[in-house]
Amino acid sequence: MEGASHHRGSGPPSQDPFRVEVVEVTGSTNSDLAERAHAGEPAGLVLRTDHQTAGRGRLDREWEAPPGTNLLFSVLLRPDWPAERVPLATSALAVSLVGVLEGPLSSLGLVPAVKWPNDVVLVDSAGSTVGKVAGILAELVDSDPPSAVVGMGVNVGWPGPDDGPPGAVSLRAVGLDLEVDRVLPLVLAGFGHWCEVLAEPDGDERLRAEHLRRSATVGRRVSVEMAAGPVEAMAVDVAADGGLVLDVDGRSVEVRAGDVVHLRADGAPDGGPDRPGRAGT
Ligand code: BT5
Repeated sequence: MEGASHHRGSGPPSQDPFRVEVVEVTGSTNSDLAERAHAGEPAGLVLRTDHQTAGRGRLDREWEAPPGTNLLFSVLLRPDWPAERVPLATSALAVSLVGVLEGPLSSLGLVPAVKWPNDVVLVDSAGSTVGKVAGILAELVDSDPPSAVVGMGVNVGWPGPDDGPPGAVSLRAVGLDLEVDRVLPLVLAGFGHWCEVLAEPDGDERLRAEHLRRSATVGRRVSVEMAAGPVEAMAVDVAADGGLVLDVDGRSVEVRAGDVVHLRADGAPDGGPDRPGRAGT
């Protein structure tokens, strides 16, 4: 990716590979950066907004956040990593946010963790999912040269305890008051680091180790939507390409995309409706 190649080619390793632009309102920061990529924008542009009128999740789902409440941003990359590593930008951004939130949340008895493939969730001391605090949308852009846009929404101030989509939680709702402007540079510092790591020969394995350490999914029983319908399995590993490795009745199966539901010991969804608090996604 550009951050890393930029370091190798034209700047010292400590140079900030990112330049942040802020707009008050837009449709979707991911869509904006895809357009900018087509128009020849160099890599490293970060677009943050106070409000998206058409914020997107995967598969054209909606990403919600009232104006001025949450951190919403996207990063334009032109990866020069091996092609199979490009999807790892999602893990890299997820572990970066986890690294930022870990310290402040520990005094509240909560742990941030990566829910495969693209969420950051908060987990309580009993190991139950409190809710989804952030989501990541990584998209390849068919520009010349090819680029990738990685966007993240972090629930800093919204939702409160009684609103928002099912399974969502905000930092403020669990008692952590952070400012959007303070969170972004910290996340970008971590992300820049992981982008440099991904340019190294063993970068995918190093990120895998960090993802595993931060995973809310590995070690859990999960339900995964497969072509043939939902399958229950143990999540046993994260592969170096970012896929989730499942033990399906003794067979090792890797899934590279999709949604997983974490299951409790009784087979119910973790954070489901019968659990006090909000339902997990
Ligand atoms: C995601 O998709 O989680 C990716 C979200 C990426 C959002 C960022 S914001 C900046 C950039 N610009 C964009 O347009 N997008 C990116 P997915 O795993 O498909 O989850 C989407 C689902 O999460 C929705 O269908 C809702 O159920 C739920 N959801 C919506 N808003 C939420 C929120 N604020 N917090 C938690 N869950 C939410």
